[in-house]
Amino acid sequence: MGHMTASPARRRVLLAAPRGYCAGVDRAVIAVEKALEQYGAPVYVRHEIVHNKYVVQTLEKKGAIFVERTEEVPPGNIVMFSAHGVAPVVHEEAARGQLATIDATCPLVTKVHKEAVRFAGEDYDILLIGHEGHEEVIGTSGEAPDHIQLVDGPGDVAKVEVRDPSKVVWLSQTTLSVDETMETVDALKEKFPQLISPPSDDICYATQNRQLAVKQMGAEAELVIVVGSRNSSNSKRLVEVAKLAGARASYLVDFASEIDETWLEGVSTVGVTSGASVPEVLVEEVLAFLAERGYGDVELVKAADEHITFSLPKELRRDLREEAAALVAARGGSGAEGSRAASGE
Ligand code: 0K2
Ligand code: SF4
Repeated sequence: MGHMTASPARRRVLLAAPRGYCAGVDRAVIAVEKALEQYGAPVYVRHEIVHNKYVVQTLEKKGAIFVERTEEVPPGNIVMFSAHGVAPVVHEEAARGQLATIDATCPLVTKVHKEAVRFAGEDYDILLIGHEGHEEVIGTSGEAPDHIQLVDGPGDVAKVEVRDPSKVVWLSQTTLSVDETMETVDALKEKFPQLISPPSDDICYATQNRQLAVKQMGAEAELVIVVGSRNSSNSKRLVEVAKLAGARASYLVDFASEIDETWLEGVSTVGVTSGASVPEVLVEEVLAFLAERGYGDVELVKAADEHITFSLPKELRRDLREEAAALVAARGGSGAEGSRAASGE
């Protein structure tokens, strides 16, 4: 009779939709490519254009140079600001450095900047919910440093103090966990019952939709693999959301090669998704890796349809090489010499 082996459990993949590139990332990455095409290399980019290792490496190969500080860019060059946005002082730094600029800040981040400026103008205390040290929070705070204080999660609420509890508003980073943010807001409202909310959601549509899809699959998938980089806030949030939704385990990987085979032991359903800064090719590689190990059956878990797109930064329509050269010429020769002369060195 021989012994019967148990039939292998059905192995499948749940693939989140939407996942990957949002409209703001798509626009920012295309903006770098277009700038390189139109003006030639090098094009400097202040901060990673989006928080994705593969995107940054690919653009570097095409001639983009990523810097952390505006001062690192030699005078007479073009500098692009990343999708996460910059504080007004950064525009001033660029002008001082005789640089032509392209602003690839996502319009939905700019919207939050404008809210900050408006509420600061009305002398509100602004409680900005976000992660300390994150590029977007640094940019938004810089719009009204005297009026904004950072609240990094519910644990920070106890230490918040305001001048006038009847004049307080909360705003947020665009890429936070929706649920955790609501917890923070609830705690803030308990402390400041007259706290007002932003006129429209600051957490953007893409962040919300990707979390919604992961929530749906987290209930069924034992393991959720999130493709994204370690410094990507929205990608990291997807790992947290997956676990809270019931996945036994969830991991963030930049590339399929980072998947540890032991993660798959005893797993019949694997969820796969990716952050807003992640090109689809990286997800395809993860799906291929899984298919080779018996997880070839892929079902879509669809939480929303997305159709939003943004037009490219308007500066791309100008001759920025000429502008940058004119900025240097106006100061008489190279900017470096100009500034030495000015400071009398
Ligand atoms: O999620 P993060 O804000 O860290 O940024 P990325 O991973 O670059 O995603 C794009 C969002 C940029 C601004 O909201
Ligand atoms: Fe814009 Fe949202 Fe994408 Fe950030 S995640 S770039 S705010 S659409």
